[in-house]
Amino acid sequence: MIWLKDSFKKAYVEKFIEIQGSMPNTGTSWEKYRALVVLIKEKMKISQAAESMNDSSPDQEKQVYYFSLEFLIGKLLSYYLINLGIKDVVQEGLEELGIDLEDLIAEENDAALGNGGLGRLSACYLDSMAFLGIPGQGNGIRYKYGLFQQKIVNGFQVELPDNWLKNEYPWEMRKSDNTVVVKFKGHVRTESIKGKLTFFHEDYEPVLAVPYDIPMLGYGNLNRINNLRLWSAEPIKDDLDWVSFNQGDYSKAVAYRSEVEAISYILYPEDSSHAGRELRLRQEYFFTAAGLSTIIRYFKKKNNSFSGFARKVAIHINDTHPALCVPELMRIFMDEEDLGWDEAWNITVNTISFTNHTILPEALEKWPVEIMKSQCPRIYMIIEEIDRRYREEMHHMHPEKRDLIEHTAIIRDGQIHMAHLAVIGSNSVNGVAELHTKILKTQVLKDFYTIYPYKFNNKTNGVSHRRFLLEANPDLSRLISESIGEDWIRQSESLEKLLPYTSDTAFLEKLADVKYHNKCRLANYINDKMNIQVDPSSIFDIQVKRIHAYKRQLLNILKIMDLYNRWREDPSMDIYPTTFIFGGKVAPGYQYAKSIIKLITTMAQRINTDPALGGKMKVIFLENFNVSLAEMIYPAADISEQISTASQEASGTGNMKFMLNGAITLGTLDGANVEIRRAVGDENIAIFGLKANEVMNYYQWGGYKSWEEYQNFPRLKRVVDQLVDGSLGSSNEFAGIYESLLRDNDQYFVLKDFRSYTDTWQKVNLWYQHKLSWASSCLVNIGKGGVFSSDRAIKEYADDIWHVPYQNEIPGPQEQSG
Ligand code: TH1
Repeated sequence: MIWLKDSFKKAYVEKFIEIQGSMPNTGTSWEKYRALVVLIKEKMKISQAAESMNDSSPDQEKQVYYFSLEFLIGKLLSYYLINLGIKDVVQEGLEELGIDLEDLIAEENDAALGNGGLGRLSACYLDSMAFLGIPGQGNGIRYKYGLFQQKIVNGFQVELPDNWLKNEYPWEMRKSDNTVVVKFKGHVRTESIKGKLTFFHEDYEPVLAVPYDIPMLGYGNLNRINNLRLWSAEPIKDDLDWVSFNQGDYSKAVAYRSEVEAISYILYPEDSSHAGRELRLRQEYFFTAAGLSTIIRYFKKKNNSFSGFARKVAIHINDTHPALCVPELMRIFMDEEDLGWDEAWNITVNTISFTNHTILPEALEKWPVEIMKSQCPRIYMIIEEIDRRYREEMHHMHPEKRDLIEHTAIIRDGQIHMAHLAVIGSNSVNGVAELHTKILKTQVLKDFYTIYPYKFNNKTNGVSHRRFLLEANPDLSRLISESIGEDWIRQSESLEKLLPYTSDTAFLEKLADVKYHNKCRLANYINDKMNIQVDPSSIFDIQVKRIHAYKRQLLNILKIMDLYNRWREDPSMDIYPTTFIFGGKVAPGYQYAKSIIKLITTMAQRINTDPALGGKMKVIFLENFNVSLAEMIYPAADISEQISTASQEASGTGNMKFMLNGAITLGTLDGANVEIRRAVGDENIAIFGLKANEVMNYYQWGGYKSWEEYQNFPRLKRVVDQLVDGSLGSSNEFAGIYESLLRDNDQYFVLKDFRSYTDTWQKVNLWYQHKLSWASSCLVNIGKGGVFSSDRAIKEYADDIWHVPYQNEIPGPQEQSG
């Protein structure tokens, strides 16, 4: 889009006056920020319904609907200015008005409607769909409170509510006209009408689902503005039946209101675990039913029969959280649209595809039959029928395989297995990295793989390289574009053109300078926030992600304790100064992981104030890791810690973001690390530890004795003992960690991998001292990072699963007319 500076300035001032009734220089930063967003929205004409804008033809193009309980979109303003190709014009124009664009950008709240990798993945995928010109809409919940904000107080995590809607969120547009009613509880009355069983959902609790739309704007592609539709739950105001039913019952009315509002009140802060709360199920049904009703309404505007539904609509479910799409779509087809079971089932299965994101048993969703029955009685009936037919069909096909049927059934022992519902009710099941998909096929879902081998496929995750490289690392982006041109922005694989520079000393020095500069930026931030000085020429060794036992932040901190012991004993030890940086949130109820934060902050306090170390090491726990902070951290990293227990991290996506910014991965052969290693080659990554099959064998057959590891390695024994021998203070704070390692036999093989981890770390530390060799490997990581762009991932989804076309060559922002 073209916008000349003067016309921008004029438009901006006019817009500001229109909204505030005064000149911009009298306004607050927030008012200036809002005026800019409003202006951009109008300029883009994105206040129109995205659907009408994108689709004027009578013949509907196929739509992809991405259903997810989490969209971790972060800030939009700065990113959209880049995508529109107007960041410089706007920045200069504002400057001439005496306004600093950075101040306005700082006003925007991070939209933190997700926990971590899964939520950020859905945001990256919407980004790439918009860029690739795929009509792809997000469907989720407009949580009033997003992921809690983290404070560190006395070394402990404290959670504060994330009141991100406090002011107003100027990107969203409330679409009251598209409000729908979602029905909970009540009873189902069955009646035979003209020989056909008909179902009436009666005395239900009505919940209004009100949509708020956020435009999804891809780089340089203004012909396609997609939509993220987030639903807010509101009590019904004028439903006669319902109001009169409860008339006079004041407390019931109050209870009703708060029960309804609770649905979209807050994001569940558990990552990779399933608490099984009734409210969570209500969230799941709420946004599933609301989203599907929009899809059906839109489809019916353009079509007069459902026979072509699966050719015009693809519904993707992000993990099992939206798996109620299966029975809800069946319900709509049968109860509202009068289709028979078989036809409804065919369309449903052909429309829905499913991504699994984890093999952790505690994350697999199971709902007690009783809860499902009382919250969603009609949906429960349909699930029961799907289960009955599935068992019958299996019995018919494999009469001898009773076990197989039991293992794969949807309802078993009074519980509904959501992953089974999702697999049976969809046409595609994918894992998120090659290793993860293989584990699904051979272990976790192996029975299903024998039944439906054709459904299984891999889609290795990807990240938005435009957000995490182009936006997050402007200096590196400039260096890249100066060397190989700008193609890489639209074609991430073009980053490979950097590879010839791996032997270009001048280039490598520039690369090192950029890194240094980014480290200074982070060092300044640390100084400002924490009043701790870190040396930007030390190695920045970084682990940022959710804190979770399987991700093994514990292994990292034990390594640091060991190094500290050794450095104190031998101050002349030849190890390059290092700053160890951690960041990440813990689910509020996850005590074990909370004690790991406390261990990190305790060691940080100790090490950072120990004069004997002469500043050779520092430990930083960065508070409140979120998308914005992430964008400052990845560009500043030398070492990317990706050290999960092999087999447990389905993919990881931080690993890709670090790589694209030229950090070297220190990791296990887990998740996408396996593919990163293949891409960069053994000499450009540092791999250690147990392999996935070794871990799985231990889990299956036993044979691991953590005690022996502890006994046989004095350095390890020492750090483990330090957890409880009073060296870290008199309280018993870390006894739980100690017990988990020894009494509970170290479920995540921290002790087992300790030796290879510390050895490998030390090699990496030495390697860093060979500046050119290091920089050259960093460059290989950037050059090979292109395949981990979400553009690549989305093209694979489009080709193999959704069967939708996309634009491969898209003109850049400057080349388009506005
Ligand atoms: C994560 C996986 O742990 C991670 O390995 C993967 O890269 C990411 O998803 C994206 O695919 C998961 N997050 C959640 C969150 C919930 C439940 C399951 C998972 S798996 C709430």
